[in-house]
Amino acid sequence: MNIGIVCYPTYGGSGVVATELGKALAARGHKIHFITYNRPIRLDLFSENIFYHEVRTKDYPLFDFVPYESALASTMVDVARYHDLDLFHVHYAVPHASVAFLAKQILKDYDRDVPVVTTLHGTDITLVGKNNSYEPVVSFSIDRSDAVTAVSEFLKKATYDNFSVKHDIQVIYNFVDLERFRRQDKDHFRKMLTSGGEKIIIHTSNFRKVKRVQDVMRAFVRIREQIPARLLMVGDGPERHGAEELCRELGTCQDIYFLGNQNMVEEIYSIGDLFMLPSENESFGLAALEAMACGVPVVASNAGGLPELVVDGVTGYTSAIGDVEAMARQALEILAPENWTRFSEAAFSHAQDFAISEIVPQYETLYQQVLNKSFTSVV
Ligand code: GMT
Repeated sequence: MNIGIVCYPTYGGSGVVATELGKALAARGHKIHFITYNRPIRLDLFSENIFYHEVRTKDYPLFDFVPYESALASTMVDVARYHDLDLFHVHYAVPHASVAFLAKQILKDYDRDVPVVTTLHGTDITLVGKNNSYEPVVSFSIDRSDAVTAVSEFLKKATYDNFSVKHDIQVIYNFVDLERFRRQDKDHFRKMLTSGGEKIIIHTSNFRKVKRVQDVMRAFVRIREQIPARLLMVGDGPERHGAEELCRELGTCQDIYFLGNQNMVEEIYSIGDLFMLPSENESFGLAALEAMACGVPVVASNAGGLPELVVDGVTGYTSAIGDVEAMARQALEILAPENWTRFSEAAFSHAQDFAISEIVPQYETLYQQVLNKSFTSVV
């Protein structure tokens, strides 16, 4: 198939999933055309089956806001026409689903019917999309998509709860490349960051408010009172400055490393003893899955779809949002020498259920159904 993938190319789970999906589909022989305003960060390989089309926006003194949607729709139309696309797969509802609807209508003028698959990732539904400024457009574009997927059962339900959407939504979980995300021998790296037997705790995110990065640090302080430990804060975003201030306030800066955005996160996970994700809202938690694939147990909040990934008491623990006492207690239990291997092995084993080989064929089947027009749609 010739597939046009539209996503946000920045650090963020939806862009990562879209890019990894494109790479996996290319490896299975499909031709993948990424249509984005920057090269996606995980697009780090050369493949004869992968093409990148940059959406170029033009600034103009009259515009207070650059018309990204128009530039994207025009690029989608061009790519579909000149590269003979079979379908578009757009990630993140706002504005990609509505732009895809527009592109599809324009293409009809060229006698082309290019179906649209929309994947909902999370904040496009739970935070951004349900805002009054977007809701009618989001509901309309989801319903007009030829197929819709959500990355967890939680997100599917949240979509029906928050929008007047009637379209059938198929849950297709996030997935992980197990060849890349596996525990590697990176002991030299551990030695650089520790002076002896300190446990290494990791948090990775885009440091948005929804990630509650300060909870990670408050739980860490409690853990640190009981056992020697270091905290690696990976990523960057609006809450980073406040987090750095908090570590000064808490007097723990010597044990907390802010590593910023990193491309080779699997190397960091390879030295991890515990991953923490205390989010306010999390439709799936891709970063936690990637850590689990590297044998790192997870302590998370029970928000959103996290309980669909983290098996409480088996691959880690989940607890109420903001309950840093419970998170610290659970972390200490997992990190106890007599428990850690059991949790680590369970985390690794559960991650296998989300392997590319398990999940990517679900998208291929869906594409085929859409192309055969054998899907169930209310529209
Ligand atoms: O988590 C983020 O802030 C990024 C966000 C996005 O929309 O790019 O990630 C969302 O999509 C990921 C891939 O499907 C999920 O694994 C994340 O859980 C989800 N984030 C939230 O729901 C907050």
